[in-house]
Order: sequence, then C-alpha cells, then structure tokens
Amino acid sequence: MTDEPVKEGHSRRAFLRGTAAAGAGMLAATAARAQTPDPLITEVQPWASEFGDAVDATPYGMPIEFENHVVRRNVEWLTESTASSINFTPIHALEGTITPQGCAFERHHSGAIELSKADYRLMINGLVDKPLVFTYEDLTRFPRHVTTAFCECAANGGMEWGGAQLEGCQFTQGMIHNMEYTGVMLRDLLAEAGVQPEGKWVYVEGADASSNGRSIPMEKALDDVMVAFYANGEALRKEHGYPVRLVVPGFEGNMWVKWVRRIGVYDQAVESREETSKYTDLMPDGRARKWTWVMDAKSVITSPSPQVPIHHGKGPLVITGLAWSGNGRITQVDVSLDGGRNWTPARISGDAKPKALTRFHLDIDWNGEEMYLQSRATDETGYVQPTKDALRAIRGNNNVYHNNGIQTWWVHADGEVENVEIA
Ligand SMILES: Nc1nc2c(c(=O)[nH]1)N[C@H]1C(S)=C(S)[C@@H](COP(=O)(O)O)O[C@H]1N2
Ligand SMILES: [Mo]
Repeated sequence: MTDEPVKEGHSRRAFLRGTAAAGAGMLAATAARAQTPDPLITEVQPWASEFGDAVDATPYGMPIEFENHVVRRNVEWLTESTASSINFTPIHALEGTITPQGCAFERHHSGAIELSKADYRLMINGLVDKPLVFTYEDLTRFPRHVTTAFCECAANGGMEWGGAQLEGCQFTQGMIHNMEYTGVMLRDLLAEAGVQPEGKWVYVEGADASSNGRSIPMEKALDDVMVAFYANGEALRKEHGYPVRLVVPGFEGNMWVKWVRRIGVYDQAVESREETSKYTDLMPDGRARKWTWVMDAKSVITSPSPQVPIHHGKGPLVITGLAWSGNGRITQVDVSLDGGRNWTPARISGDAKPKALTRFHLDIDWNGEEMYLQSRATDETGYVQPTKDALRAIRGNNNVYHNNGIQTWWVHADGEVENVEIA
C-alpha cells in the first residue's frame, strides 16, 4: 500500500480508479454469483482442515496480518525529526469510539521515555500546606475513577488552514484519540497537600527532557482533571506517558502532560519554559488569541473518505464519522450530500459521553452520482460547528491551531474520494 498523504502526486489514485470501476455494479453481480458455485462455500478450506494456533501462541495478541494497514502514520515534511514530532491515528479505519492505544496518535517534544513504576515520583509543591512526593503505589491508594475522554492536539487540521491539502482524515483530523482512563482525581491529591487560598494555578511538568510544562487554572484542576494510570483497561503505553499521565477532558492535548512528575501550585500562570506563546492563535490583525484551551465542537466523516473510497457501487451505503466537543455532549450531527445545501440528521450510535468521541451513522441509498459529503456537529451548549470560511473570516489565514471547520469530501461517481473545499 502506498502511504503518500499529499494531494499532488497521489500515486494511489490510478489504482483506486481501476478498482472502483471494477467494483461498480457489484450489487447486481451478487445474485449471479449465488448461482455460480463459489469454492468458498462448496470446498473445504485449509483453515477448516487443520488446527489453528494454540492458546499460548501469542501471550499478548496483535491485530491479524490482514489489518496491518491500520497503523499510525506521519507526514515526513511536517517536522525535522521524528523524536520531536507527531503521527496520526488511522481514524478512517476504526469504528465505534475507543481508540486502541497501539494506533493512537503520539506527540512528543523530546521522544517517548521509558520510566518504570519503581522510579516514578510525583511531587506537589508551591502554595500548599504540605509539599508531598508520591510513589506510584501511593497513587494507587487514592479513590479510583473511570472516565472516557478525547485528547486532540491543538494543531489537528493545522495544515488545512490555507486550503485542502492532505488526502485522508487520518492526516486532516487524526491528531486525536479517545480512551477510557482509570486513575485518581487531581483534586484529591491537591486536597491531601492542602492548597492555600492564593493558589490559583497549577503548573504541571513531565519527566521527559522537554518537560512540556503547562499552566492550568485551579478551577479546572479541581474539576475533572485526572492523574491516570490505565487506558482502555490496561496500563498506559510508554508513548502515552507510562506510568502516569494527566487527563484534562475537553482541553487541548498539550495540557495532557505525560510522565507527569511535578505539580506546582502558584498564584499566577507560569509560562512554559521553551514554548512561551506557541499554542496561541494568530488573528488577522496579528494579535493572538490566548488561553484557548477548550476544543470546540467538530466532526468528520471517516468513511467514505479519501483512504476509504466506495468499492461497491451505487445502492446501500453506510456513511459514518466522529463528532466531539470539549464543552460537553454532542447533541446532533447533520450530514450533507450536496456541500451544505441540504442537511439530514445522522443517528448517534451508542452513548454520547461529554468531552468524548461520539460515533454517528447515516444509511443512504446512493444513486451513484458525485457527492460533496459534509458533517456538522452541534453540542449541548447549542454551539454549531462552523464552515472553514466562517472560521477564516474571524481568525484569518495565518493560523495553525484550533481548526474545527467543516470538512468536505468530494465523492466521484467512480467511488474515489478527494479532499476539497467548496465556495
Ligand atoms: N511530558 C510530555 N507531555 C506531553 C507532550 C510532551 O512532549 N511531553 N506532548 C503534549 C502534546 S502537544 C499532545 S498533543 C499530547 C499528545 O498525547 P499522546 O502522545 O498520548 O497522543 O501530549 C502532551 N503531553
Ligand atoms: Mo499537541
């Protein structure tokens, strides 16, 4: 499989066109096929003639080889080195809402470090009655909580501010993952240390070389911030902060400090050591929007999409995607087949948890003509996901962060799908 994500020189294009054409009219061929003997039905297959793997063949299982295209990918030209870089979740190939840790995007400023539970320490100091140092085991003795939350890098979609550029939602919306975390509430640890009345901010640092120091307002720290050690039922993976990371539901990914080693309580925000104003949004007049931590409502159709063209031709088509909001629950997702002129409400499948990825489906009877697919999320505050033009009208074109504009996929009649913007 070719993994070139950029529009120009898209080498999969010709291949896809061929297979899509071959796939057209398959529904009609289905009935005919039932009359011709199908060896998969009529003949005994190798997998039915001998034993499969023994139970202990893989003490910890990996996905079957047929799924080995469902992996994180990076965009080579984006950063100079992969130690200080980012990769992308294959959201186009996943279903439901939980992101398996093994393919959840990673962002590190100085590489993923190996830190054992035995060597792990968490210090709470600053404006507290009792500065404390916790071992990993100490943390496991506080009351445990479980929460599902999405973690989205503020730069998700950043390469698309200037126009449609990358072929696939893995690259245009894939700096996101959604996991079920187990851990202890930061408010319980802060209570143990005793926050003094002047303590209005926490400054959180990681144990890696970059430290990724970030200030979080006390109000949020005492609300739903978690010091987590399990994700999706198992220990955090190294690349997601083993053994302990911060979970900051609804807030941009850079505040989710991994390998968290110190939480300082202060009367004001401490600026990050090396990236003072990196995560601010530039306005058209050159001024910056500061402290825009909450990720606004957003959605994307994950299939069909450029990496998932339609092979089966016209007729029944399942359209599916993800919606999320850092401000609470998703209450509605509308889908348009004609570039935003007409909208149909999609089904929200499963639970719509607050500050977590929400799955939607829309089942249509595709007439085989081209479509301009869009999805539009609404959250419980009444906020409606804006168009990209509406966003640019407010924030200009020189932006990188917080691009939550509506995505358009141009579905060609042959089933191939392209990232476009329409006026
Ligand atoms: N210690 C530490 N924490 C960190 C980072 C880092 O480089 N070091 N990167 C941050 C950024 S910018 C993001 S988007 C998220 C990504 O989390 P993930 O790697 O689990 O996807 O981690 C955040 N926490
Ligand atoms: Mo990030």
